[in-house]
Amino acid sequence: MKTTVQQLQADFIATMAAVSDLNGLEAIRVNFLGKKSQISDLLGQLGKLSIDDKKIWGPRLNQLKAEMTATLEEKTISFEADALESRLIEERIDFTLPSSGITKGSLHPITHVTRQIQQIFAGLGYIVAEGPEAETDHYNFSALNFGKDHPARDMHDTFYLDTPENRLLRTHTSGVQIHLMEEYKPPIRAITPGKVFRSDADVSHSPVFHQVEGLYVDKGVNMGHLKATLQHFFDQFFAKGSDIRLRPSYFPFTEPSVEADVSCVICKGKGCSMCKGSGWIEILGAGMVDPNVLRNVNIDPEEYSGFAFGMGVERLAILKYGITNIKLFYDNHTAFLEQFQ
Ligand code: 2U9
Repeated sequence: MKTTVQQLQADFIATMAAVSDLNGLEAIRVNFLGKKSQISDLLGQLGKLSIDDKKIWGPRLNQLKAEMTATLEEKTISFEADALESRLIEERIDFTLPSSGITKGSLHPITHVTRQIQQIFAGLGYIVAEGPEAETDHYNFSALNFGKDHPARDMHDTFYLDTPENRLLRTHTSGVQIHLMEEYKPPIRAITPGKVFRSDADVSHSPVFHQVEGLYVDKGVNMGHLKATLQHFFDQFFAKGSDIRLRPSYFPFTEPSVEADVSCVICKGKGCSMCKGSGWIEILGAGMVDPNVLRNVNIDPEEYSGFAFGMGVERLAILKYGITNIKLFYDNHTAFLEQFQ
């Protein structure tokens, strides 16, 4: 028994001297202290010894077991501390290193163009007004001189909503100006940016698009004021010196009505694929506010007159940035959006 115990103690000391990691320690624990270990075997054999031998080897074996357990625990704590220290060194973050750079977001081209338009008209004293996207038939059509069976209602491809007041998704922002004229007395100078909705979709049409409309109502407002205002807008928005022409048109809410073209921003009037060889590009619709519309909001058309205009923001952005497909505005691909930093 004496040699066996001495040999076991020597083996343990030698094995412990060679161990280098926590896995090794676990293997030693199983080997020297587990159920099938030599010490368990020796403790199991105590019963076969004489009383005197039991008195000697019982405490001796238990002491050896306690020593081995304590040594293993001590080494485990030391290896765990070493492992933590190495991890801290390995994962150390050097806060003094330069950063990898901050990726900045950018305004969506529609927001960018809308803000440019707002800024140009703010310079002429126009306020910005907003209104509901779900409108009543009155504000979207009737108050704007669309009679009940007016064929122009069909041109607007309206989305009707199943709501108590039979609301619809506004097909233009003109209703906002009706609300405005009901609330304020002239002079009124306002632009109304916002989303509009029409049941129409192809490469150049989206069922949701953005408009900016404008309205100026005062005493003595005439077509000359309208043309000068549009010329100023085009000079600011496109290159200075762009020609503008007005062609007769028809809208229920303006009389007379015009469509405004600008000399092609690409070929400067020579003729190209953008302007389909004509040298002109259609930008917006406009006209003198129909007297019936003024009457509908209790403004006397004998005393006041006004002009109004409307433009599609996507169309302006397409012309300004040479964008080929309206879908690009809504896909939210960062490679496209990043170009407008
Ligand atoms: C009131 C009275 C008149 C707004 C106007 C247009 C002409 C026009 C189109 C441009 C491209 C719509 O986005 S588009 O399809 N708009 O041609 N809009 S005059 O006239 C008004 C507005 C409000 C009270």
